[in-house]
Amino acid sequence: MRIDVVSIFPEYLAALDLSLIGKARRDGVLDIHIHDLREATTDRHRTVDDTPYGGGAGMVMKPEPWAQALSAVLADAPAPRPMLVVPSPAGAVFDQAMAYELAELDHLVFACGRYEGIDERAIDWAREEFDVRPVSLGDYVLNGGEVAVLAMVEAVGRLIPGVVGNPASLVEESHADGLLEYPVYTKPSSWRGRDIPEVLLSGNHARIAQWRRLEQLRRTAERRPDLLARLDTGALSDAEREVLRAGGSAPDGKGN
Ligand code: JFH
Repeated sequence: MRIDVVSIFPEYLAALDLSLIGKARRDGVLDIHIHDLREATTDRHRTVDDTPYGGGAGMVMKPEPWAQALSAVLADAPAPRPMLVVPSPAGAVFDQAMAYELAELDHLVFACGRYEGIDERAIDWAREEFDVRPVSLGDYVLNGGEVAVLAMVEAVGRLIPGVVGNPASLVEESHADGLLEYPVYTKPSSWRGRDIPEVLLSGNHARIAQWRRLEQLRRTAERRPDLLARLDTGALSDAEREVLRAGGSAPDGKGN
């Protein structure tokens, strides 16, 4: 997969050299190019912003540097009509389903705005050459698109074959059916007076799977009851129904 990122803070994207994404880059699995928007300016001060029409606080990114920068990316693109992802507090909220969709594509381009955002005409111009998706990382306001891009590249990148070492962990995730994860434990089995749940030492894999599923339901009911609306309640066992009826409250007050 090819990924281009355009930003006035290209150093912000240096984290993409690290860990699994960095390794995938060095292995040639991810072909990631970071571009400085200011390189697409022509004036002495390398201006990328100006005051907003209609008034209001802050500055807005000028359209021309964006058209120049995105045209340069297109000139080097492996295929026509790449996906242009534009982080924005006004975008559709990024989730795992969107990560799966984006992971299927050959070429993603990310446009990192700053200030109060990008002149809307640059986005509309881009629709002639790109499939454009304004995307929000969540319902809070960041100072620019870079942090959102780091999150999205990581979430999408790890779905590309060869990026995550153990594909089994991805298989397990895809079976997670919209519930929160179950809790995990490692050695020692007793730590500072806290023992791991005894079922995990039983060697009974069916019982362990059943326990993990109940923990997933309990946590989801407790922390993310909104996710339960999408659950197929017709397919639940009696024990699973009981966890949901109790609203995720632990049987003996264990707060995990
Ligand atoms: C970004 C910024 C807009 C003004 C709410 C009402 C008025 C600050 C580019 C994504 C998510 C972002 C994000 C993405 C790109 C940019 C800062 C924009 C306003 C805010 C204030 C500039 C923010 N999920 N959150 N934030 N900014 N708006």
